[in-house]
Amino acid sequence: MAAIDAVLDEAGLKNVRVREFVHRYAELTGADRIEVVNASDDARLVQESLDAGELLPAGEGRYYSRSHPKDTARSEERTVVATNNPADKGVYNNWRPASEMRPLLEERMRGASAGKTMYVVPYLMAPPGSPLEAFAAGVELTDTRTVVLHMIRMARVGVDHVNDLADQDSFVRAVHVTGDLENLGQGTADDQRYFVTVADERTILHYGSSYGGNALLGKIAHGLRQAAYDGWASGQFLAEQFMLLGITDKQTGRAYHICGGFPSASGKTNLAMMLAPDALGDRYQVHFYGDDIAWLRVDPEDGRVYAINPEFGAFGVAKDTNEVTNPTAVEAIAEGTGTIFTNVAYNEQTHEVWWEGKTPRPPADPTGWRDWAGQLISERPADAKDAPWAHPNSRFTTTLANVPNIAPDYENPKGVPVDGIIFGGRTRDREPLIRAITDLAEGVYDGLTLGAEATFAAEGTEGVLRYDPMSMRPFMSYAEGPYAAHWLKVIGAATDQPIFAHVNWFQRDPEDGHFLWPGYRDNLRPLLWLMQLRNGEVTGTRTPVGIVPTKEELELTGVDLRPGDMDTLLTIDTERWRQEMAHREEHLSTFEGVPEEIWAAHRRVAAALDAETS
Ligand code: GTP
Ligand code: SPV
Ligand code: MN
Repeated sequence: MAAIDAVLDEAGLKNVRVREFVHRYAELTGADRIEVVNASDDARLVQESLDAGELLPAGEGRYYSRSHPKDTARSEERTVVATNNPADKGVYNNWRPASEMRPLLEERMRGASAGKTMYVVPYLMAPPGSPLEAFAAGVELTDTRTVVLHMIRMARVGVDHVNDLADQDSFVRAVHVTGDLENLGQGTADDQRYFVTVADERTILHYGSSYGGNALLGKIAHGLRQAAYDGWASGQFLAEQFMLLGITDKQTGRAYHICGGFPSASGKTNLAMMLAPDALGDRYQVHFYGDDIAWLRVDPEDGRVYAINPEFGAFGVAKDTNEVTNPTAVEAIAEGTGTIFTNVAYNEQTHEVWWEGKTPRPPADPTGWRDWAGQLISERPADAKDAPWAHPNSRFTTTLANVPNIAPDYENPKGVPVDGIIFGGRTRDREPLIRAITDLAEGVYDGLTLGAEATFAAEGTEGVLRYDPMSMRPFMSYAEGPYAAHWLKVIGAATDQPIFAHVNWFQRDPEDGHFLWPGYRDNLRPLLWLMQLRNGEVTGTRTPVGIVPTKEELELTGVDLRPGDMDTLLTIDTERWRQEMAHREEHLSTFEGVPEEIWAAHRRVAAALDAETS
């Protein structure tokens, strides 16, 4: 005890509530020693990790890590939201009583950090000075040094973020205990892992992983699940799995901001980091604000929706990141950026990294190359010859400031005013390139009925078509009916409403499977059209499911499209949509307490589709 106080004193950690929290879990987890972390400790911690072999060098100022092969993605089955109110149970939040989960987790964590250091990581999930700052402070306790290094890149880290809290108790208590990864029965009936957010006690207890959002607790556990709950409970804001970008029209001087949700591994990072296509670069500049989380509130002064990115870094999918698809990401992870790569392929002789899609083909000379699991490529057995070198959910971690097109005002505490809110996902047919929605209830309805293919960001479900409301399915913390009502309330309070749209970059040719739309940088084109529509500069074509651009309205200079594909991309298949409406009705019916406005929106769209065919 005395030893802990001495460390906390030395670190200048004065918040008495935080100190109590540290004492409690140091004792429970049985950690040998504690260490308080500030962002300025990064270089020393990196060196320690290199010395210990937890990190390997990947060129000047870049690092490589492998996670345990049984621990490479989120587990949705093992993720739970617990509260003291059974009414918080929803369809997707895996609700359990707090009285059951807290003791269960604490039992698992008891003694589980013996022999290890418990790092105390005070952090802030917001630009300092944000009106939402009261919801942003947290302290993560973790027994894994590489998790600390990721937190320093992904969140603002330092004791000042908790010392100066107006309400000393208003921080999220986040505990991460790795456990014995070899023996946790991952994916079996005897799975020992639990990732729990006790939302009404603002406590996060994660046991059994050291990968990504399972372990960096500021990100999705606090930034999404906890914050969504806080936003609802306080009535003040929304926390969504949204990217956030800015578009400046250099000709008119106007700036637009668009945020929006696509399910995990469905293109948020790539969209937010995109450069204008070469043909449009003279006129338009795209700015990056955030790639995974946005908090939205209405400013009473001007009645507009404002968005902030609470994060400080990006945890991006490596696959297919290259000079053509995402040149800004390539620069953001270049030498000297402090980037940490996880589970890509690694050359132990040259310290190079590689992943599928970095270059068209893997390095020709396999000398020194090991795959993500550590297997030498040259010694792979015959039946594993074609397996990917990198894990499909391999990632890079870099701070926002490394992104070359970072918005100059990305740390503006107020956030930026939102002109458009978009939803999308991997949908191989039915969904056109873009359809705009001008009515709030229809926009929220569209988000709630977002259907897309599941991806490799979570264990075991890739390719399965499923509904993913607002791309929040894995991150929902309270029931879907109240969630819809909260959306209508928050955005409904805006006197100057954003326009909504549904986008789809992933339509495929049914015959040969090629993507009809080139995607990536060209995705700016439909977004420009959306802003022109909002400005009344174009009118598009009205359809039962929204306004679709005409071919002439889209700026298509320099796009590489196959003949006929553009027509398919803008077509609404009424019959196919009518089938979809029946599924949507079933999907919405699983939620209790869906507001009448949402049902009315559903009936309007269904009736409009029926009218088309009669
Ligand atoms: P999370 O971090 O898991 O929430 O993912 P994300 O939504 O940020 O997805 P990200 O941008 O990292 O993209 C995931 C994968 O989709 C990557 O392999 C991208 O290369 C690919 N991708 C992104 N945008 C496009 C696009 O416009 N077209 C195509 N075909 N692929 C894309
Ligand atoms: C996602 O899966 O949506 C991510 C990565 O953004 S993780 O933080 O691991 O959830
Ligand atoms: Mn995400």
